Formats: sequence, C-alpha cells, structure tokens
Amino acid sequence: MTAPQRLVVVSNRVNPPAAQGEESVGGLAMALAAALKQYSGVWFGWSGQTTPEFTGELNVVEQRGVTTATVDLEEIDLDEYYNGYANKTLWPLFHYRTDLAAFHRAFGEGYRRVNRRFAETLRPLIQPNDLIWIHDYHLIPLARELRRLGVKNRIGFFLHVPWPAHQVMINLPRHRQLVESMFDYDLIGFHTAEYQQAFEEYVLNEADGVTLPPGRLRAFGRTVETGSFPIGIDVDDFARMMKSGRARRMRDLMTACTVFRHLIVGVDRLDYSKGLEERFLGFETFLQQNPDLRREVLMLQIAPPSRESVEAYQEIRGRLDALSGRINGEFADVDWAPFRWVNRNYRRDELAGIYGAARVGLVTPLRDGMNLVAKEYVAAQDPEDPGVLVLSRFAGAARQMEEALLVNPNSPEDIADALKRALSMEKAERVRRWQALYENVVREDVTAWRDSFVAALADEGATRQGLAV
Ligand code: ADQ
Repeated sequence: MTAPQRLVVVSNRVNPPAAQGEESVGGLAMALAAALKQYSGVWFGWSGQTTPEFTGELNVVEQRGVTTATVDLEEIDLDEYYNGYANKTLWPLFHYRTDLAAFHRAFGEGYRRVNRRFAETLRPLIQPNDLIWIHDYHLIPLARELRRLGVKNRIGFFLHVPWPAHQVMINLPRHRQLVESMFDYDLIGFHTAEYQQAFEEYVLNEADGVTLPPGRLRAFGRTVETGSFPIGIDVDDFARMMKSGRARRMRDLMTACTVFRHLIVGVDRLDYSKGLEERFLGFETFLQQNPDLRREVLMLQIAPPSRESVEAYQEIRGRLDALSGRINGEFADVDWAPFRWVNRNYRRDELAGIYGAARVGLVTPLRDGMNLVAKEYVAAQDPEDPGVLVLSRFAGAARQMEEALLVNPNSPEDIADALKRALSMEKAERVRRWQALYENVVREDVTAWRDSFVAALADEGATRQGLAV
C-alpha cells in the first residue's frame, strides 16, 4: 500500500528500525519501526537524553529509510513527566495497580509541561496535509497542545496499554481534564473492544457524553471516533529471522540443554504488570503437585530490568530473586535444577530460537494491553510439532487467541494445571490449536494494524465536527 499522505508519528521514545535481529526491547518500538518502513514522514519524540535546561533543539537523522527527529528534555522533566506521571501514576493505574500509583501535583504539571514542549518543538515540522499519529499514555494531551498552536491536521491517538474500568479511572485526580483533552483527537484507537467500551462508559457516566454510532462519541462539545485495532507482530520479518543462523544455533543450543526435558519459557520486561511472582509460584505449585514430572521440565524466565529508577521495580526484582532461589533450593538435585532466571536482553533472532525450542510459552501478565510475546511464541513454532501457549485471560491478546490455554494469572493452581495439561497434550491437539492461533497472528499482523488505523485516520468522511477551532 502506498501512503497518500505523509505520516508524522509521535511517541515518547524513538527507536529507528534495527538491523535484522538486532537487540531491541519494547513492543511499541518494534511495531512502530515496522510501520514506518512503509511510509514517508517523520518519527518524533524524546532523545532519551537530558540537558540542564530545555533548548527545544531538534536532532534530525535519516536511518534505514526512516527520518527521526528527537529532542532532549530537562532533568526535572525526566523526574516529573517520565518517571513521575507516566510511570508512577498512569502506568500503575491503567494496569489496575492503584496501590502502586503515586498522585503528586508536580507530576501532573511536569506532564503538561512536557506535552506543551513537545507540541512547540514538533509544530514547525508539520505540513498541512500530514496525518499525525500519537502513541501511548505519555502523550495523551498532545493533540490539545497542538490544536492550541493552530494545528488543524487530522490527529489520531493509539493507546498501547489497557483503558481501565470507570471505577479505576476515577482514582486519577483531574481524570476529567485528561479525558477532555482526548476530544481534540479525530480518532482514538484501543487494542480491544473491551478497552474501547470502558472508555465509552467513562464518557457516558462522567462527562454526560452520548454515543453516535458507529464508534463515535460526543462530549465536551466535540465528537471523536473510537475503534479497536489489535496490534500484531511483523510476521514476515519474524519468519526471515527464524531461518537465520543465529536463531537456529540458539534453538539447537536450547534443545541440547533440555535433552529428555521440556522447556517452558517466559520472556517479559521486568515489570509488576507481567505477573512474574504469580508465575513463579505457579511453577512451584506444578513441581509440588507433580513429583513424577519434575525431572522432565526446565523453566526459563528471561526478564531484563526496566525502569530501574522507579522503586516498585527495584522491589519486585528482589522478590523474584528470592523466589527463584527458593524454587531451585527446594527442588534441585546434584545433576539437575528446574529453574533458570536470566536478567538480560537478547537479540530478537536469538529470542526467536529460544521460543522455537520451547514446548510451552508461559505468558501470564496480570494486565497487558496486548502482549506481543504471545504472538512471537506462536510464530516461532514448528508447524509439524508445535508447542502450547499458556496465556493470561487479562492480556489483550486473549481476545484473539482463544485457542491458547487461557488461565487466571492470579492463581498459581490455575497456572500449575495449565502447565500439566500443556505438557501432556497430544500432538494432534497441539497442531489444531496452533494452526488457529497462527492464522490469527498472520492475519492480524503489524501491517494490518497500521493500515487499518491509518485508513480510519485518513477517512475524512468519518468524523469532522471534532476539531477545536
Ligand atoms: P510491552 O509492555 O513492552 O509493550 P510486549 O507487547 O510483550 O510488552 O512487548 C515486549 C517486546 O519486547 C517483545 O517484542 C519481546 O520480544 C521484546 N523483549 C522482551 N524481553 C526481551 C529480551 N530479554 N530481549 C529482547 N527483547 C525482549 C507495550 C504494552 C503491550 C503491547 C505493546 C505493543 O505493554 O501490552 O502489546 O506495547 O502495543
């Protein structure tokens, strides 16, 4: 498909497309790199660097067919906007962890300031016909700031994390203001219909909004279109990677490490939303309940640290270190240990090889907008002898992947039962389930996601009353 207009993509961090298989972490970065390969335009965001004072100076680079434009932030922006409002307020709240959410006015002020700064820096790059596509919870009020600067272009927003239930959302001080700012978009996209409905419920209950079918909402004197656009992986790139020497070597290595054993694999950023403690307990319960199967499994959990300057992330690391030690202490033998806990990044081609060697993909977040690891695991399986995906029902991916073994990630017993079932599943059932999953992974890949969102955003007829003038 050729793009009719330029696309201006905005996200907090900007990661230009990596060379094949190179290290990269974060589903959003991966998906956007794939999306931008096809469109002309520019990808704007924070450089990841700080300076003593904000200068607004742009660093424009052309790399592998994608133009990126980045700006440094001030140290205080990092504390209040990124570590503060984004990662200590919105992230825990949107993942239903109100117990971990910090509500400080300074965070909210930093968030508004950075969104204003982004808008002012981005403004000169915008041409009249550009489509503007803003990503994720860091930048919810960016359209409002751009409209204040006179931008009339069509602007879309995609939320990569869940939109929480109404009763959770209202824990946020000034929630109404945040939602009102979303009515400066033309289109708001969510991963699933469930998040879209939760947003709608908020608007109807808190803002006296009305629905204008199909998929449009009116409140605050404006109309916005909403839709669900499930994100997927870059299937073609993944298939190429699976054939690479590194992927094969890693697959062979892992197969050699698990002779006479089945590999169970988990791959996540080290984040409390990913349900790692409950998953470890689930594996421990499985070992306790199945003495006859103990020596037949190895669980490998890969989880590189993320957001280490946020306390909640330091604490969870300590608890997981202790739990993994306890499991091995309890069950290991002189010649064998059941659990491997690894805290580093791997190249994507190496990860693909690891997934390929695993009989079970254990993906059990407590909440997750979508979860791309589940899709990568499916894409890496041997069609003749595929492994089994065990998936949390609270991942957005569960809506599309019903042929996985769906579990309640809060229940170690549920996880233990699913592991047992996965390990004893006959080949015919594994193949049948995998085929249905794989069809979905191929059909709803990153290209389908990008094209459906951009088509809806470009569709002038769909909405119009929404623009703030
Ligand atoms: P994330 O929370 O980062 O993304 P996810 O969708 O699982 O979660 O993506 C993680 C990505 O990082 C995967 O592509 C995975 O391969 C990669 N990765 C993980 N561990 C790695 C390691 N050790 N080494 C190298 N790569 C690693 C957010 C939301 C999700 C949503 C995505 C996309 O939280 O719910 O699916 O955005 O919208």
